Amino acid sequence: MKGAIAGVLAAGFGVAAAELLAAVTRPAAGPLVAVGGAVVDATPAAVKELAIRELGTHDKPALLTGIAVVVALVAAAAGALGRRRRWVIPAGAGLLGLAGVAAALSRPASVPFDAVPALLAAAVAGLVLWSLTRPSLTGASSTFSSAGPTGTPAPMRSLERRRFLRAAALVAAGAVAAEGGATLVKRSRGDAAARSREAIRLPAAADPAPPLPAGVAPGFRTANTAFYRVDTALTVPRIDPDAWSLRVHGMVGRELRLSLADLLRRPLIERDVTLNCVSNEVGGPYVGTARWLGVPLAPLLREAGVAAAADQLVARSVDGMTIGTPVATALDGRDTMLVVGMNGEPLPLEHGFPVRMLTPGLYGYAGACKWLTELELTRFDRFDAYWVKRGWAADGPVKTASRIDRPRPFDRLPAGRVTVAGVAWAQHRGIRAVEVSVDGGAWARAELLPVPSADTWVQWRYSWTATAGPHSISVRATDGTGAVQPAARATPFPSGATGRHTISVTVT
Ligand SMILES: Nc1nc2c(c(=O)[nH]1)N[C@H]1C(S)=C(S)[C@@H](COP(=O)(O)O)O[C@H]1N2
Ligand SMILES: [Mo]
Repeated sequence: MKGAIAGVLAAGFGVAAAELLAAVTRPAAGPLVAVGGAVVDATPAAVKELAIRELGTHDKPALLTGIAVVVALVAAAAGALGRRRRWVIPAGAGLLGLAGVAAALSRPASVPFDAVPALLAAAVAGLVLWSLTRPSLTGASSTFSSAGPTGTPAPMRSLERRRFLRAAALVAAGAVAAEGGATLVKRSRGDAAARSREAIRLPAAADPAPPLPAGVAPGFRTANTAFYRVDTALTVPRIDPDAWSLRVHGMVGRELRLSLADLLRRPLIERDVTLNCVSNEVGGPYVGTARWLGVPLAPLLREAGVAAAADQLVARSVDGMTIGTPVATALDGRDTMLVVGMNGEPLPLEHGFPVRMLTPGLYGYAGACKWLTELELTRFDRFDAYWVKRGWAADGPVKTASRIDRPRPFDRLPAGRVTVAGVAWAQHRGIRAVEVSVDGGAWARAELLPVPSADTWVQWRYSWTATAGPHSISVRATDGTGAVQPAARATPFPSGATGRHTISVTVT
């Protein structure tokens, strides 16, 4: 038992020391986050989907807790065995250290230094465990142990016990202090990023968004705090906007490097655009509309001079995410932009501060890289972006979809007039019609509320005369090309869900 406790304490101290070192030097190299990132990248897409769906934004704390539990179990075993078989201690520490180093160096944006915190963790944990399991503390001296615990005289056992408890308490206090220090450093870094974000004064758009047409219902725009968030980042990247730059390179005539100030000096456009995630299930929540302020991408790429043979624009984030967008789509005249503002504020940290991409009409994984730092012009036959490597479609046009928001599934409603309402989207193609069917009956046209452009969702409503009994309500949309939303159910993988949103209600 003493050995297992010593193992857990030693590992805790080692990891905390490494977390402190990483917090001060390179936050991305913190062993827990590095291992977590490696696990996320190695996780099959289907499991990742499941985790996002079942755990929502709790998927990340759950993952980190899981990793901590595994480390604690290995450390406990090394401690328990290491009292007698001393070689187990360096072996166990080495094993965890190697795993940490491998994880840290596997991160797409890693540098060689990232191995150091994991090495420190292993060295500290190994040494501390070695010393906590000394025979003079645990009584596992090889000379006497064959006599069993009762072989050691009682006064000596209580002396060992006191020494062990004192040493263990010291290690625990050290771990808490190091972890507390790491947390403080991280918090002050986060505060610094948040402060520099708040200090940014965004210029007014040279080409502002048209005012929302009269008749748009509340909820057309999604508040930043309510906007869905999907990313693989275990900790939100905290970027110093003064040190940030964007490099445009690859198959271009002239490489560009732009600071945030360079970007903000260019004429900005502002647009209402709906963004959604390819992993959204039919009727799901991963869709939102915001007023985005940004630098139009097309003129910038014209300055760089895109080679005719380049068909893929790869956006790379500071955390190594890569998102590939067809050049032909990005430059076909739509409002593809490098976003700096969201709903009248600088881009929130969670949504890609200081700069993200946005391509109206493409799912986020194919056109909306957050924490952007590089744009590389290349070819689809030369490079697969992060999700494409994992089997998702290489292009990512959004599929026509519609959702019932009111009433809620399984609501109980009084008979009479009921307003059925929701949203429908087919960004860049627009929505021509939305129809509702009750109990599988004839499709009836819903009323469409006005929209500022084809790049946003459309709010719709339908007045239903509800009669007593159980009912099902379905919705379908027709996009701007006249194509009706497919009825066939498809999973989000590999190119977006299809099928109709249907809810059940009871009218009393
Ligand atoms: N750096 C980075 N950018 C990213 C992602 C990511 O994991 N990392 N996820 C993409 C996906 S899958 C989507 S749907 C959108 C979500 O943007 P939001 O979190 O601002 O809603 O960001 C995209 N950009
Ligand atoms: Mo997504």
